[in-house]
Amino acid sequence: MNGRETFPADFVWGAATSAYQIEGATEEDGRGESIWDRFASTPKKIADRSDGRIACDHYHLWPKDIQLLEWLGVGAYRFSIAWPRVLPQGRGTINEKGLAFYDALVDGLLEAGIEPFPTLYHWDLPQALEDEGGWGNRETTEAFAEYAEVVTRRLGDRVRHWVTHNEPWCIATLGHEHGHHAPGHKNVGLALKVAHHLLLSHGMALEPIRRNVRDAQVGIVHILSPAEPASENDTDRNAARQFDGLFNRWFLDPLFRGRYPKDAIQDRKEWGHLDSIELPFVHGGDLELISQPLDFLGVNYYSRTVVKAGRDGRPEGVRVVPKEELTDMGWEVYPDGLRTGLKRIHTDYSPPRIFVTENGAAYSAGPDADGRVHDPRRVEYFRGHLAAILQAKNEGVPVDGYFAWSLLDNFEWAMGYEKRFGLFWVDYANQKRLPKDSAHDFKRIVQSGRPHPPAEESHSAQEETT
Ligand code: IFM
Repeated sequence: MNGRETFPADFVWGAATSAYQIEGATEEDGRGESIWDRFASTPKKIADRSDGRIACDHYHLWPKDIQLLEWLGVGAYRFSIAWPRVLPQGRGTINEKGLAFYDALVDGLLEAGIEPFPTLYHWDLPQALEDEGGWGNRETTEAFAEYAEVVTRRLGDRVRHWVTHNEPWCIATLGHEHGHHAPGHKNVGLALKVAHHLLLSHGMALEPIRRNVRDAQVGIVHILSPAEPASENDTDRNAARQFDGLFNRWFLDPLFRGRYPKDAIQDRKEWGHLDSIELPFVHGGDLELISQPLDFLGVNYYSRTVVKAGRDGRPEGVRVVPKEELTDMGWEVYPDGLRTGLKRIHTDYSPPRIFVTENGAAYSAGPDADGRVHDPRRVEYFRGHLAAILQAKNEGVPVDGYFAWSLLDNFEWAMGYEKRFGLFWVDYANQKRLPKDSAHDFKRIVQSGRPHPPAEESHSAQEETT
């Protein structure tokens, strides 16, 4: 490798989770219903018919989970705040017990020397707001700003780094166009409106966050999937451009350039997603709010998308490696896409700092007879992607931190508990956490600052089970 082979000492190392995926206690201490509670209780929505009612019981076990972070040696923890725990109706009456939970979590993290990186919205909209039209209703943006005000007023004296939204593409597309995620709508016009309202609410939340947090560092998280043409044909190249427009530029252009991408608007009009190239949901001043300067961009990366032109002329993803090489999510392992994607973001949008806020792989490997979890493919996944990040850094991209997805096995949305992304294996029957080989390896990566850390010392799985 050219350049530096070790991450700098001030590189932020962390692990990530989200509220609905780990907390459980969905009916405790005054928490309101969220769209995911409602969606998961609807027949046939979740592959294993599970839900987030108990999940990893983090609501009760959080002190132990902080110990896991300490054991890993990370300096940061990315988690999300459950809006319906804090404002059960989405706005108005504050649930003190909900705020107290995050207060205690933040204090516990700081006592352990771990910097909190909360995300305000990781998909669990209060059902009460959905009943009024959800993210399709422009008024939800005001409710989000109110929620940001309440949370940062309480935690802003101790928490400096804030993320507004996690992956607006997933919220808009999976939840409102494909119907695979809550709230389960299948309406592309609605999805476009939702995408805009998410970005707008991000812009509206910046003012209260910055007012309540001294020296705030605020960002938003985009899920990045670089599009590569399946061949050098003009049609496939065009399909890759189209995919990039829908997936990446539809979100990054408004944030960094204050406009939606013209070519993608045109594509959507041709496909009947829009009646005209006017975007009726965009009001005067919206794009100025959306494109206010950010302190950082969070990038979640799992894989690239290789694209060909489908029969209907629309872009279509193609599998380019044998099935056995895919992760349990069916995703290709392609670390170089992270390097090129980061470089492209740096060149085209120049965010002042970038954090890789999620990266990881689902593999089902569980404990063997000796109580060890051998997950060599996840070990390689992390190493390969960290090497790609270091290369991007050496090529001038300001990547300042990395959060492994995920600290724990957890509720993988519509896939339920069958897909396991954790550094720690979770035995859902007794809530024991067990470090996988990848957790041991990640700990050594953090200690050494090297994507390929020095060889391991022997460890006893039993001693480390919590
Ligand atoms: O589990 C999710 C997470 O909630 C958002 N980003 C992708 C992860 C893996 O699918």
